[in-house]
Amino acid sequence: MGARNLKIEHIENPEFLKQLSVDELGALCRDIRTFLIGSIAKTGGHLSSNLGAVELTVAMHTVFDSPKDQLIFDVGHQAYTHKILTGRATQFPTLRQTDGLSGFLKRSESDHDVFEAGHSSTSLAAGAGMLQAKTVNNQIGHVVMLIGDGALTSGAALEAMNFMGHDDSKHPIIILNDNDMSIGPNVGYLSKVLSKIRLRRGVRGIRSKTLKIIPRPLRSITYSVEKRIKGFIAGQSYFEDMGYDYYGPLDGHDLRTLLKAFNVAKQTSKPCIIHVRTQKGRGYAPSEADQTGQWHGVGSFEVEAGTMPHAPEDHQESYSRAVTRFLTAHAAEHPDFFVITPAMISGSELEQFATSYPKRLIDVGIAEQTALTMATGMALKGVGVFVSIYSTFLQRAYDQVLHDLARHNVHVVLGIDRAGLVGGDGETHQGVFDIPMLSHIPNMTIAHGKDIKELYGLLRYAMTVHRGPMAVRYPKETTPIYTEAIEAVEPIGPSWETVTWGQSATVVTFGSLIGELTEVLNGSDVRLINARYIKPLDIEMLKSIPTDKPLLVVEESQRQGGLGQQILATLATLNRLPKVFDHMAFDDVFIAQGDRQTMLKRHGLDVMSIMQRLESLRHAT
Ligand SMILES: Cc1ncc(C[n+]2csc(CCOP(=O)(O)OP(=O)(O)O)c2C)c(N)n1
Repeated sequence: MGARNLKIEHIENPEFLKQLSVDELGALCRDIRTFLIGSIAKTGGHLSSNLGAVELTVAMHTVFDSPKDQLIFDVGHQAYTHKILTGRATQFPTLRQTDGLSGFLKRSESDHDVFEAGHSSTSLAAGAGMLQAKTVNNQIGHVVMLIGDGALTSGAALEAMNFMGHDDSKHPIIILNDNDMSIGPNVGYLSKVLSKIRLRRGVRGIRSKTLKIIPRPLRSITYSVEKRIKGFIAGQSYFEDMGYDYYGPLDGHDLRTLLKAFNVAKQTSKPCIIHVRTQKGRGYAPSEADQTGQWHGVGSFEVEAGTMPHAPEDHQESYSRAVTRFLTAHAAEHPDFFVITPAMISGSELEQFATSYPKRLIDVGIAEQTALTMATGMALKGVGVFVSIYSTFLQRAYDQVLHDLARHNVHVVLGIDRAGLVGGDGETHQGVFDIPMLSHIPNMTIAHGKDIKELYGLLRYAMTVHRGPMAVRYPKETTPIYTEAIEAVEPIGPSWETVTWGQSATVVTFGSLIGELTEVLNGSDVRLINARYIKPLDIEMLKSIPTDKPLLVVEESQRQGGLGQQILATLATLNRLPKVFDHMAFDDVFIAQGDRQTMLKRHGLDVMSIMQRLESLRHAT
């Protein structure tokens, strides 16, 4: 072990860092890296971002006094070193598991976790809020915001940067962690600006040469012109023009440099940005070499071999990949068809489409709002568009779905990935709010298939028959690979399907629960209805449900505003309310991390709980 024979597991809080020499801090960083690689290899987690931020985090905790100084981590996916330094190393074997250590910051875990996230680009606005609070609360020290170059591309971050830059009386300290990557390569003009800034040293050379050949009296004028040129060449003026003192670009793995820069920032009083260059995945060869984001978030892996054995079994693939195969086949027949992704090529497994149609895959960066409004603009001009987006990140673009997409009533297909429970990412990432969010928006159609064939049928309908915005949901699960011709799949229009027939009760649900319930309801005298269209409801099918027998609606979604409440309201309007009705769903709650089956059980949505509820309803009639 490195620093003063300190074991990582024995760290209780970051106080001890202030006693260590730079060499000892360096040894500690090496130990932390080894710990992270060994630990994440067992549990999975955000490997690359954490390996890149070790020195940065150690330096932050050495110079600043957390928790009085507010250390805010954007997304929070890179905060594992912060967790170690604040006494949580022993909990790493439970990382991202049911009731275990969160993969993000959690105020309930530590006083040092001053702001929680999971969605990106909130750190600057949160910091702006704390700086405002500081004007009336002297318990708040420095406000330090660590944000990645990917997260900085989001409007949410840029708005807050714009806001804070105008106010010299406050002292935001922004640390820009620039590794030239979002999950995959970063995109957009800002990433070019950062590349230009990295050339700054070369630009200094240009300045001294310029000065030598210009007469002394003209030098100051030349200097101001040159500063503009330098700004243009280097992009440095981007931040200075926004009101910030700019320091950088600095080597984000060099502790001496980092400590010096953070100390300078601490002593200034103006808004400042410290721009550090880091290497994503540093210290582990496979993640260092990763250009696409495969090692950004990982399951368990073999450290020596650099392999990830959790790949889907033979003949199985993720729904994301299955959808990409559909999109690729569709693109072959439709030359005017585009796919938009907000920075999730690797998460949504769009690689096959990217390889086949690189010009027709548009990565807008972490910019969900732009993705939706841009799709609207394209569709208004007659172009076919599919927006691939996680359910949880669609939340960012509510107004764009409503005000742009739906109000213009344009034909855009939303592929809602990660619909339902998501596992280890937990509370901030659960895909359980999009149904309530979209259902009440006029012109929206929402569908969710029970299996891959049905999903393809719904997608075929959405792409080739439907006109207007349509959301097609699919889960974070695997499916048997569809081996027949995707091109030949028939469209499935708005309609429900009776899966098992029976008289004693009716169960309405959709998605994976259909398969799970079919097995137990077959031959049970219960009618199981597949509500593959969540909007519009199948009114004829609803009318056929007997009112004197129990009706149970089950959904892997929020109860409030969910399918069950819509069915109930519609049945009331039709004057066909059943005598016994129940609705099983997540009840006004944020759902913690944990594997899907455990969480379904905890919230009473596993097959056994559903069957028990059904039994008690049948006895009630
Ligand atoms: C609103 C939102 N969209 C997408 C994501 C998925 N996501 C998590 S981390 C990440 C990349 C962040 O890149 P950067 O800020 O540069 O940090 P790095 O991982 O490179 O350190 C993305 C796109 C998210 N968390 N939130």
